[in-house]
Amino acid sequence: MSSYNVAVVGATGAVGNEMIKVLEERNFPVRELTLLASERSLGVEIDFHGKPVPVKVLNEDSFAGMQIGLFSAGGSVSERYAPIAAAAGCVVIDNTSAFRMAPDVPLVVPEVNPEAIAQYRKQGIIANPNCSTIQMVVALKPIHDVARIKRIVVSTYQAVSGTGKKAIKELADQTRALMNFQEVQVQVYPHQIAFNCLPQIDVFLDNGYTKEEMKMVNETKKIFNDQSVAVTATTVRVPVFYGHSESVNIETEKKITADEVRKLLTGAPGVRVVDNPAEKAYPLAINAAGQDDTLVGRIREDESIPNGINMWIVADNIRKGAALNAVQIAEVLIRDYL
Ligand code: NAP
Ligand code: 3JN
Repeated sequence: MSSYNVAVVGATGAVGNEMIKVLEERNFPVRELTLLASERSLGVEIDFHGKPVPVKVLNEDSFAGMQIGLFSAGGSVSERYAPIAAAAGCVVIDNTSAFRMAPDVPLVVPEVNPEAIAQYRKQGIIANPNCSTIQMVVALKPIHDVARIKRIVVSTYQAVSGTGKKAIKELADQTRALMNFQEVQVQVYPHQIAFNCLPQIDVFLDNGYTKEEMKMVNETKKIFNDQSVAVTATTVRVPVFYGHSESVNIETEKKITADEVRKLLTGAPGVRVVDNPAEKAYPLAINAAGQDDTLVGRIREDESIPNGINMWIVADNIRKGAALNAVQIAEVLIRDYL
């Protein structure tokens, strides 16, 4: 079997760290692993298959001899370095929003639209969707295929790990401070996150929605390759460390019952149905954390309309929402294209 030189850009971050873990766990055929971050990480080493790998400072020459680049160091880093990497023959799998809506860049969730990967040759870049979009489309695609989804109304309950290492620390620090009757420091979020819910993720846009909400709207249409699906989203940050939860309401063209949805999703790729109200069994963020599957439960008919379904969708935002999805894309890439 061939093996590949892989670069992880943003290796010291929450997503980058998980990428290294997922590459190792899935035994991805890595010939040489290059870990890249900013000057702040000079001197840091991260273990890969039991051996310490030094983190190097990202620069324009970082991609010589690389075949695959997994990027998660923010949009501006991707905007600058992804084209440089692609020009050096390194296929970029980008976790930022920098190229997601670019017409020549495929936006891929392997369980949903693996065929789109073929388009990577145009720019040498494949975009990984936003975490909230990924888990939603994994659960909805099987339903869309049989009943055609006309409209999606989603509200999210997003973990702080989606904002990176500093936000994980902020929730822990604020919780500790409040439990000890001390003042909280607010640095990462616009308001206290401990014991609170913030109906703002990313910046506000002119239409009154946040950027995170519009990512869900636009990315879902692109991944489904169906501009006719109506999507509206409210995205909320909650004091949870790992695992995004979503309340999702869909309206379908064809009637589908809750039982039919349960059957359809049982065995669907990347989905695990956890739906037994009698046993109080439903998806929980603390159970999704560290798991690969997207958990779906509370499946029931929306009795306010003829063809509606409600459900609760939960996944590990750093794993399926970012690192795992990117490595799964890389697996399809090496299997079918490289
Ligand atoms: P994080 O924990 O704050 O880590 C940021 C990483 O980027 C660190 O490795 C950091 O290196 C590196 N970095 C920052 N500026 C850099 C620069 N100028 N040059 C080189 N490296 C630089 O953040 P995270 O949660 O891992 O997220 C990183 C990015 O991934 C986000 O900005 C976002 O675009 C994307 N993301 C996507 C999803 C998704 O939905 N698919 C989810 C989360 C994040 P140092 O440690 O040296 O500072
Ligand atoms: O907040 C979350 O739960 C997910 C955050 C994702 C994120 C954070 C900072 C910048 C993104 C993203 O992937 O959409 C970006 C970005 O690249 O725009």
